[in-house]
Amino acid sequence: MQYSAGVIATALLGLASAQKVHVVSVSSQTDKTLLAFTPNNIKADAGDMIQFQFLNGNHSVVQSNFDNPCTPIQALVANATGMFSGYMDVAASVSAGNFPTYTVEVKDEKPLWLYCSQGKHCQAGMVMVVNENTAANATRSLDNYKAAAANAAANLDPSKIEGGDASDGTTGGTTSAIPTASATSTSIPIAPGNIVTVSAWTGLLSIAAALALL
Ligand SMILES: *[C@@H]1O[C@H](CO)[C@@H](O)[C@H](O)[C@H]1NC(C)=O
Ligand SMILES: *[C@@H]1O[C@H](CO)[C@@H](O)[C@H](O)[C@H]1NC(C)=O
Ligand SMILES: *[C@@H]1O[C@H](CO)[C@@H](O)[C@H](O)[C@H]1NC(C)=O
Ligand SMILES: [Cu+2]
Repeated sequence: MQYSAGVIATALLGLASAQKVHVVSVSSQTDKTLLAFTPNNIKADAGDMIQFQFLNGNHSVVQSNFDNPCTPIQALVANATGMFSGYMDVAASVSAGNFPTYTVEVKDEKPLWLYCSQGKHCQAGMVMVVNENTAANATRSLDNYKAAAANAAANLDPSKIEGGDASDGTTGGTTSAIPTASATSTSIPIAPGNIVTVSAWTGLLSIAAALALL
């Protein structure tokens, strides 16, 4: 679309301090059977944002710890408030021209262990890590987390939607949607693994919208 560059320029105007946004795809636009976060192993600095883009199906993002995959950290750590996106049913949003997204700010560089609480998706390997640190402890790898998840007896979710503001890594979870030009347009989400730089939450929404129009 010819006005995309203008939209991006507008989105970039007036940006003060840069903030990185790591984009993670949940499932896939072309394969609704894909039970995966892509990429599933990312490095993020404190202050970076992670935006989960729900592209198909009905999935969630939930925070656990390494030792207890498929269990919300709320159930493990007293008074903890962990990440939980809620269930994002993509079909309903797509018919309205949107992809649901869930964006969190990384608070520090400690590992964040995440899974999908739908059905047995966690056991099926729908898990990921932010800031894996096998140098600190070689056991705590994504491969080992995934292997433990496969053997988890249950896949649990927190009972209510919350953004994390506990001591375990994230803050400011929120739910939003990427507007697209129209319900019939071919919208292209920001490619997974891409890192875009924006200044603030409003800038994030603007640039996400701009890139969706490219
Ligand atoms: C999405 O999944 C959740 C959890 O299984 C379920 O409660 C909800 O009804 C599902 N949403 C739709 C629209 O099917
Ligand atoms: C958890 O919250 C309760 C009630 O606010 C408080 O009494 C308790 O000390 C807290 N526990 C921890 C470990 O912070
Ligand atoms: C490394 O991680 C494993 C799994 O969480 C844990 O059992 C072990 O105690 C840790 N080792 C050290 C030295 O902390
Ligand atoms: Cu899932």
